[in-house]
Amino acid sequence: MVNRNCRATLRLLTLINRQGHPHPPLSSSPSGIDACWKQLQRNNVHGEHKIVSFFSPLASSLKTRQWGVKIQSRCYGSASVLVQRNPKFSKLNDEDVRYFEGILGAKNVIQDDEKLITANTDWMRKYKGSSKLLLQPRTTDQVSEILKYCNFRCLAVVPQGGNTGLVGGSVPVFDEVVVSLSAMSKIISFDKVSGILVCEAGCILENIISFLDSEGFIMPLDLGAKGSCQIGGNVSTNAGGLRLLRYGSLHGNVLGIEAVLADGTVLDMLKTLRKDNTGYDLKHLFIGSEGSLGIVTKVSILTPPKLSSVNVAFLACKDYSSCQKLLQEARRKLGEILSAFEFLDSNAMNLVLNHLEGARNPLPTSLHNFYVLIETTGSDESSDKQKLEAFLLGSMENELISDGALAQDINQASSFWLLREGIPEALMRAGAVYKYDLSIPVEKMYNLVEEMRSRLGNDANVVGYGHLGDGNLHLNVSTPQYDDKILSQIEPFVYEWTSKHHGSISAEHGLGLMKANKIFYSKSPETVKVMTSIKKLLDPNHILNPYKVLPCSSIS
Ligand code: FAD
Ligand code: 2HG
Ligand code: ZN
Repeated sequence: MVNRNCRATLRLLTLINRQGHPHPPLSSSPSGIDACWKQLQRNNVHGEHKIVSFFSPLASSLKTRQWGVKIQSRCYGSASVLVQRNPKFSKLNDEDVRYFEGILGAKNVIQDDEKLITANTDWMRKYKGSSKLLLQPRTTDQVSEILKYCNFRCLAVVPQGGNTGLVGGSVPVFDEVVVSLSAMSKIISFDKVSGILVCEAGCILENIISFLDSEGFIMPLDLGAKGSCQIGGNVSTNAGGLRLLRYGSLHGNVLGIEAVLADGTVLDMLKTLRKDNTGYDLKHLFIGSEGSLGIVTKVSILTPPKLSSVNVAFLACKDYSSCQKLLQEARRKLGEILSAFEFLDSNAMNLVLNHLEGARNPLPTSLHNFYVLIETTGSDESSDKQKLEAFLLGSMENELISDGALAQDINQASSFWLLREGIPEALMRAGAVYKYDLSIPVEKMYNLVEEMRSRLGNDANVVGYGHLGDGNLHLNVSTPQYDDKILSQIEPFVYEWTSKHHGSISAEHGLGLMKANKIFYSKSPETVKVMTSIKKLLDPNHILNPYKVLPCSSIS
């Protein structure tokens, strides 16, 4: 026993001993891979990525229906839904374009083909709309004018942030007008005493992180898409990410919102108070509503101070049960300093190592079944380090860890994070991917991955990873190309399994187009009925992000 663990223990000890020397604090960013991410973004987002097309050849067709006009209908690969254009929506005409030019100026009314292709296509290249117009407002008043007009004309609208969403929510399904928040990217105020930031919705998350860093603060939210996603998009999806375990969800951190309703009404809920119990807290309706209730134009958010001591460990576990026990131990032993607990299985690790340039296994001697990335963030370098070292040694002695490495500097920390954050990109490069983002009680979570593997056999690479500390599994099925037969083996099984185990079919990515019709797996009919009433109240003509979030049947 001792012999088997000897090499691994030695490596840990070696690294831990070297930790005795002063070293620069690790980046407060859990990823610290900003440069790598930027590189990925350059290769990847908006046009330059080597396109892996997921579109079914049957994707779009024109069919004549009972209305006696031609109605476009589209079948989406993994969404497996047939969506029809709502005939109540008007078609854009030259007069509309001129009206928008009057509000925004001609250069912010975009009809350029290349830019429209980007705005019509999602990050995965899986969903593609055919919008002919992209609007770039610069002020809340302009957003209000746009929506007022669209509502009057019954023109459908898709609010768009960084377009990194993973459920087909950020792009048009048909010819909806895209309203991009990119030009609304000002930081409005920052209060150093309270740590409260107020900014416009189009601020890119990474820019906010850099700004806060210079002020000695951090964002309570971080995710792999930070180089492109926007705070308005984060709020509208209630993004979870890598720090939720420590700082909680945006429902807790967002203090206020300014949002524009479908009829152009501006709701000023941009409070900067931690406590405000004056009636219904309507901002929560907009957090996670995926652009279906209004356009978020400003956000105020509580940010924690940047702490001086950040450590990152990359560990190997022999089985899933050890990962679970390690989590339990980490909660007990690292408690107040634990800031991330992420896991990946060997299939995920292989994908990253094979498809992502620069990815290196810090534990290269053998491939382990599971890997865990633990990050701690605290204010006392020596006691934090001692705590983590004691935890790691104890976990090795208890055989919860079979190998491990502790980052010695910011570059090593970044390279560990790359292995975890790079998985979505590696999956994209590997071919077609069916993505499922599930909340499942931790003890049962990996059973689903194993069951899926035995269902699909050698036809697919079933990959399990995610935010273990939050009970959030990212189940991804990777295949060389899209195949309806495989899809029918995955769905509805995956949703039924999740529902049976009292989980959620969307932990953090939202429902978008992909899962609008699957909502009943996670919400009761009564709840969906109330949601529909709220939608009808705030957006009676259903112009905001149609076909998304709620089932078409409930909205018609
Ligand atoms: P978009 O993709 O543009 O839009 C998402 C949805 O929000 C759409 O329905 C859109 O209509 C709506 N929307 C956008 N802006 C507004 C607005 N101002 N007002 C109203 N509605 C709006 N997600 C996580 O939760 N955790 C992760 O760890 C995570 N990691 C990711 C890693 C990678 C590599 C990628 C590609 C994605 C990841 N995501 C993750 C998913 C995605 O990045 C998040 O959902 C993010 O919050 C979307 O922000 P966005 O600005 O790109 O929004
Ligand atoms: C992550 O945690 C993101 O990396 C993406 O939420 C998950 O690609 C996925 O399935
Ligand atoms: Zn995630």
